[in-house]
Amino acid sequence: MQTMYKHILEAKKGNQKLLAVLIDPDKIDIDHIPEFFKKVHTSIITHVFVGGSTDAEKKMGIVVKTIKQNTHLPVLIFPGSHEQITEAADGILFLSLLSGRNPKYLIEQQVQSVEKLINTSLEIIPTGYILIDGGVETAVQRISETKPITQDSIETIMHTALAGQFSGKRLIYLEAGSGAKKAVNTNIIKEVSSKLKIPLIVGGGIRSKTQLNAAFNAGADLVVIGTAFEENEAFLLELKNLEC
Ligand code: 1GP
Repeated sequence: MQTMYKHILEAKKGNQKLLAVLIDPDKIDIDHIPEFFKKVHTSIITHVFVGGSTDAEKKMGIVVKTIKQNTHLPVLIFPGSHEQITEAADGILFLSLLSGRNPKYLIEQQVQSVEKLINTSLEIIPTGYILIDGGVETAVQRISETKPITQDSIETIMHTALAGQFSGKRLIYLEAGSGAKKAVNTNIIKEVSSKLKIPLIVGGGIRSKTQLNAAFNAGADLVVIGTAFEENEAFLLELKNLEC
């Protein structure tokens, strides 16, 4: 049963905005997870994404397990590679890097995931992932050996998102990259969300409530924030509502 996806669709229909905290297993201290989630629970966060371009210390399984022990929020894997897949989560964003032309991230990683996913209870959500230039070279760019689409190529971004929808993706994720200097421009979000029928995720470089509101008002259905919470947990405490 597609429960998490159904909830995202219903939220979109009801214009209820969703916010995910992104946890990078390479960066979080496992002992700090309980305290971190106390703050998460005071905020408007609705989802937990876990993943990163690398999982150098192979901590994904234990990080997800510990998060699950400390929250009732839905936990989705946002994997940089098939090696990060763990049954401890509730679901997986099954990503294809549609902005790139590297077969490894369009289909090879996906094929390698099947052995783990064939008998899984994880909810699998096909997601078209579109990397957009965030003003710095990001880990996704380095690892995937693909170039992001420039922010002024709005038509290319919109066509890429719609090609994803036409191919059967259930979500489109516009990604400026973790720690981006420039978040995805609101003109891009407006253009893509006005044409797209499926829910739109936006992430990368969002560090303030003003930017968060701007992304939502432009048409993002779900926003992802990682770095801003890693660097300043007090930001979580500011997010008790969406008023600026
Ligand atoms: C990265 O979109 C996410 O994959 C979040 O980016 O870390 O810049 O918030 P930040």
